[in-house]
This record gives sequence, C-alpha cells and structure tokens, in this order.
Amino acid sequence: MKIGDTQIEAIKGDIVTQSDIEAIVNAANAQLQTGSGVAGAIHKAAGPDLDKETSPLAPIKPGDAVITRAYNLPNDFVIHVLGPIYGADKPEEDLLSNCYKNAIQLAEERKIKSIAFPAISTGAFGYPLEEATNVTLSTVKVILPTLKHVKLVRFVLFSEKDLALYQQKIEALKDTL
Ligand code: AR6
Repeated sequence: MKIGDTQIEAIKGDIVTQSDIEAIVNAANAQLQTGSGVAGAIHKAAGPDLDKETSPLAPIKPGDAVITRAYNLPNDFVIHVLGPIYGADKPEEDLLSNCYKNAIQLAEERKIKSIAFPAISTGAFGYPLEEATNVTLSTVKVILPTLKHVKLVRFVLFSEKDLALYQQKIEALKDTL
C-alpha cells in the first residue's frame, strides 16, 4: 500500500536479515547496549564496533532516535530508538509515536530510501501489540505524505500472529485514506 509516495508493507521475518533495506530500527535500551530481543539480535549481528559507536551517544530518552553505521549487518545504518515502558513512561502513545516520527525524520534527513521497523516496545517493554499498532500506523499516516526521500517503510514482525494483526490494521487504514 502507498501513502503519498511511500510504500508501506508488513512481513514476517527477522530485523537483522533485511538486506534490501538501507536503515533498520533498533528497539534499544537507554544505554544503547545489547540486550534481549531486537537489541540483542542487532548488536550480535553488527559486531562489537557497534557498541563503540553507540556508547558515547547514550543515554537516550523515551521517544529519542540516534543513527549509527551498521557494521556487519547487511544495511547501511541502524537507527536506535527507545520505546516507552508500558505503564511506566507516560504519555506512552506520544512517546511511542515519537519513536516512529523521529526515526523516519532522521532517515529523511540522511536521504535514506528504505527503513525497516520492528514492533517497538511490544516485547520486553510490554506495550500490547494492537494498541501499539494503532499508534504506529496513525503516526506513519501523518508523516509519510510530507517526505521526499523515504520510499519504503517495512514493518518486520516476529510471528504469524503479529503479522496478521498488522495486515488487518493496514487494510483498515486503506479505507481512511
Ligand atoms: N526481529 C524482529 N522482531 C523481533 C526480533 C527480531 N530479531 N526479536 C524480537 N522481536 P523487544 P522492546 C520482536 O523486547 O519491547 C531489550 O532487552 C518481539 O517479538 O526487542 O522495545 C532492550 O535492551 C517484539 O514484538 O523490544 C530493551 O531493554 C518486538 O520485536 C528492551 O528489550 C520488540 O521486542 C526493549 O523492549
């Protein structure tokens, strides 16, 4: 589906194997270190040089985004965002929305054409996937028509169930355009 000039799509997969994508997004921690889930997979696949670049950029706040190189990953850049911890960082909708907004804005500034997101905050940080998806899609709906450079936004979901929910929500979004 297209919003403005930008294609949006959802697939089932692993964020570290998106070799046709220029920038992948990390569901990071404030210290920008390795961890469980997405952050662990990204740091492992990128190698130790990623940590050397992220350390001086930390700590970041919920909603913030910073960009680094991608080292051994098959991408050019990693955009690290800190999602809100559900029930603790408030207002969580705005903080989650800022993650997507700031990551896409950084990509746009760097003239990046393609970006892939995991479902930020929906793992260790406990944000219910359906609520998070509503925030995500309403954010991209507003920001994508303003862009010149970003031509592809891919959502990479880790399970069939998560993908099915995204597909259903993207279908519903079509009717609102
Ligand atoms: N590719 C795509 N999606 C994934 C992958 C992967 N390789 N691994 C997990 N997911 P999470 P958060 C899904 O916990 O909730 C870390 O420890 C997962 O099923 O990675 O923002 C950090 O260090 C879930 O739907 O991120 C932070 O402390 C989604 O990605 C904290 O967890 C996000 O899960 C961040 O928590």
